Amino acid sequence: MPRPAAQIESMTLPLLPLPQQIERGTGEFQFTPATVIFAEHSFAASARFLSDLIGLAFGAQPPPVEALATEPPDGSVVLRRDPSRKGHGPEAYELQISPTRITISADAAAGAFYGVQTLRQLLPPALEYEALRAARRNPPPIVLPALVVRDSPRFAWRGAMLDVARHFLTVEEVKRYVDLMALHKLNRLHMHLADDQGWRIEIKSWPNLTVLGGSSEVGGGPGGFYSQEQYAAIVTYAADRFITIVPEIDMPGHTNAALASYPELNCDGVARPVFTGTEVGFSALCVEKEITYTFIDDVVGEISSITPGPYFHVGGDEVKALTPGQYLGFVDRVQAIVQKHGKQMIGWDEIAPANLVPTSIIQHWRPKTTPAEAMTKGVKVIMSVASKAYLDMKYDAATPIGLTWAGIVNVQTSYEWDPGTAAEGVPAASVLGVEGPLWSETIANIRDFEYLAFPRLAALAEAAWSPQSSRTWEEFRVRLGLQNARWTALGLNFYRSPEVPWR
Ligand code: TNX
Repeated sequence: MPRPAAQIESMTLPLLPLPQQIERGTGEFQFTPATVIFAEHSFAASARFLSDLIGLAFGAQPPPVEALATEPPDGSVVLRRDPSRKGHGPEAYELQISPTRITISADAAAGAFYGVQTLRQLLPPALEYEALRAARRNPPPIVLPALVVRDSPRFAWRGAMLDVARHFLTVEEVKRYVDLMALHKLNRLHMHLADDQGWRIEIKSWPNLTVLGGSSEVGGGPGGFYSQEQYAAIVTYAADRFITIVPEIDMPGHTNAALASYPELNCDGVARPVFTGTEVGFSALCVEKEITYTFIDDVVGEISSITPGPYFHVGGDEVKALTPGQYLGFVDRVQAIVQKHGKQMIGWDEIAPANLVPTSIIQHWRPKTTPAEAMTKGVKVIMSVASKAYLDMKYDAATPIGLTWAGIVNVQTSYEWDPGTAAEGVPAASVLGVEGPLWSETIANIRDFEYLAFPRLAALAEAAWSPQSSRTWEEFRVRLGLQNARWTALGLNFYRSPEVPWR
């Protein structure tokens, strides 16, 4: 017999993703206008994040952040370095709430940040509401139950992907998505920066890519692109939230925007017309021409030089215009170029048969295939199986936006799967993690992006973070319902799925 939602709710804290271990204590901690946050030097940024968030409760003055020196007085919030957490990885933390103090301990800054995100989810949701913050009226009291949370992620790769090629998102919109990712302890933002319908990143040595290739999008809208400075600003903003940007330039297919911008990239030397439809598979770089590899070397080089993260995604999906031999030879050459620029190559699962080096990574997306043949090469796999993880699938037949080629993906479907066993012949030890791609053929603005991403991205975040043995749909749907207040305060345009008891 499933337990009634109300019974689960009474025992449930609004934490998402579910931490590894929660122990309830007795008593409570109360913030007062005298509360000071003491932080280890390297955790100061996370301390300020917390201070900004709770500032509202005390009028104009957020709690001061001070350097952690001697033993802080009772009533303090303390962010301290604890090397004994090291064995659990740089993202591990412990959050202790007692009547006399709150302590977040971690070995590394990422762990301290996640400890703060967990504390954040226990704070009054109204603190997230910008308008209320500005008005500084009726500050909610902040009283937290005593508890201890010990936590670290199951997977190293907890990702989301934005397709800014089919429809462009501004820098501010991407930052908004980054903020929503950080709340759910996601740590990789994969940006699909080029496709048939648009090229979205300035390449100084090939300027027409953005002058022409950046000026289109699906449906004939204005498109857009990021200057290298703007891209760098996204990288920094994300890094401040412990999110690594993973740039993707899809090739050799999905390249019409490049083929329209430069005639010499086509085998016949004739520029292709700009494309604003949604068919796939028709375009390909001319793999027999040397200029193609000069082009790729320039593009990978420029983007790699402004990308501190270790990854470069080369796409590699859905190429119908080449023979298998041409395709695999191309992937081998591109892998060498990516390595030359100091990055690890990532590609969609079509690259599995290529001569992959052990540091290359496969992103598994096609539900009816498996990249098992590549396991002997020592590569790792990111699980993005479309029938579970594709955020652009409809929630149900009535969803006004989205696609259906991989099926209908309701919230339960996106939650109830084990990334460790999602592809036959791929052992759990070879699974790097989970990523939710959001393709944008049918969606044009951040409101639409949010509607398809939430709540499913939260379900994927938990699949990526929490131990499989602790995850049940029955409990998750109740805890998901408890996100209503915070998500509403954030102005999030989430889908109020009837599968979830929203509170
Ligand atoms: C398949 S996923 C694609 C994309 C589409 C998506 C739509 C992948 C590697 N290729 O080009 O946007 O389906 O769901």
